[in-house]
Amino acid sequence: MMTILVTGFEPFGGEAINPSWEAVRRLNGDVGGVRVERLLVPTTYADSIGTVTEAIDRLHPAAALMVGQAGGRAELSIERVAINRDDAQTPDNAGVLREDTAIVAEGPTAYLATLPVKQIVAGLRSAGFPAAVSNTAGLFVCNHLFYGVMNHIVTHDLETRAGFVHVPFLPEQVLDRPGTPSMSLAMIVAGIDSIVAIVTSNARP
Ligand code: PCA
Repeated sequence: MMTILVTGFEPFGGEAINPSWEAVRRLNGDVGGVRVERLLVPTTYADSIGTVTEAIDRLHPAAALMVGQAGGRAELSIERVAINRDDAQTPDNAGVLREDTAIVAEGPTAYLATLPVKQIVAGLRSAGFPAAVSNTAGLFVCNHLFYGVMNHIVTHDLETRAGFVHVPFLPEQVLDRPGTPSMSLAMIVAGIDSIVAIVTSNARP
């Protein structure tokens, strides 16, 4: 049976919930010969990468799909690239601020996702989900995790393909933020299920 690892983040920045984990924990499990392993990731620079790379080394998934919240975005954002830099004004959940810091000293400037980004966006749109390619995952913990996981896969020569999707706020998170886009939890869950289906139908057995 093919395994896909899907990760979501803990709430951060004063929010009570994080739509990424709310959606990931509700995914359809183990359908059609695919085992979906869900993992909650701390929103910290120190522990996010190790949490996911430990799971990759233990589960040997065909694919790792990391999911995070991108408040203010309107669509499911399929990230194309992870950049070797931390630089954010928001502290992580350990209170750590990072400014213009390399994630991996001497690491390459960037890694491209190894999931089929354009195909995922096309598949989502044809299934009725607002989706777009994004060319930046920001420079906070999401990009940090994405870069660290890609670096682990490349430096250990693993077969796992990996990518990142940012999801919008849930409607209840924008009640006091007029004009800010949101997406229902049901749509985010179904969208991620759809990405899992696209990715696993393409992955090597
Ligand atoms: N979003 C943040 C970190 C955790 C999350 O869900 C980000 O975009 O970096």
